[in-house]
Amino acid sequence: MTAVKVECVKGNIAAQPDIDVIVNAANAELLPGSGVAGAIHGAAGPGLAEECRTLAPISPGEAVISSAHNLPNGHVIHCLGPVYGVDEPSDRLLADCFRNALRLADQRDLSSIAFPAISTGVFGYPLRDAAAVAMKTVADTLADLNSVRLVRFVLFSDQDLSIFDEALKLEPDLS
Ligand code: AR6
Repeated sequence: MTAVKVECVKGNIAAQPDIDVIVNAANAELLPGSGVAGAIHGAAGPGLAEECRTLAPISPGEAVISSAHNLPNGHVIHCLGPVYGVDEPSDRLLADCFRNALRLADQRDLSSIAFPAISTGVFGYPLRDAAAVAMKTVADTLADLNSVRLVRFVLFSDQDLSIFDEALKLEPDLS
């Protein structure tokens, strides 16, 4: 197990040039959508949607990896989060997203990964609960990681950032 730094920042997930792999809050068909998916596909260009056609569809909790096309990163991991109150158990499916994405990044020997707050937009997952699931899953997965050294959460507002920062502080194994 390596020392892994976990941090929360305010910003745009599609503008994290120092990160090896960014995570998309995708739809099952991996099509350009609104929110995170819109920002990522918009910055990546049409080549990403073309590549994604060969990887879709995916199920809630699943993660698949593609190249990053015009984005400044090496790769994109696409996760389908649960629709809150519909895809059950939502907490386990959301945890699966974070765990599967971290393991996939590690299998590819990548050292840094950035996540958005998966499922907390169109899919309706309460932000505070999602933050707790995210931090607990990172803490539980640390022992499986060899190459990943930086996990960044990118939040869209000051309020979302402070909720994720609070959840981070509540996980004693994360720094
Ligand atoms: N960077 C960082 N965070 C963002 C950004 C951005 N550029 N844009 C939005 N957020 P969402 P979901 C925040 O709806 O709930 C899509 O249409 C946002 O404030 O992108 O998993 C897909 O195609 C929220 O907190 O993802 C799917 O159909 C969080 O990111 C569906 O929406 C997630 O919001 C996925 O819904």
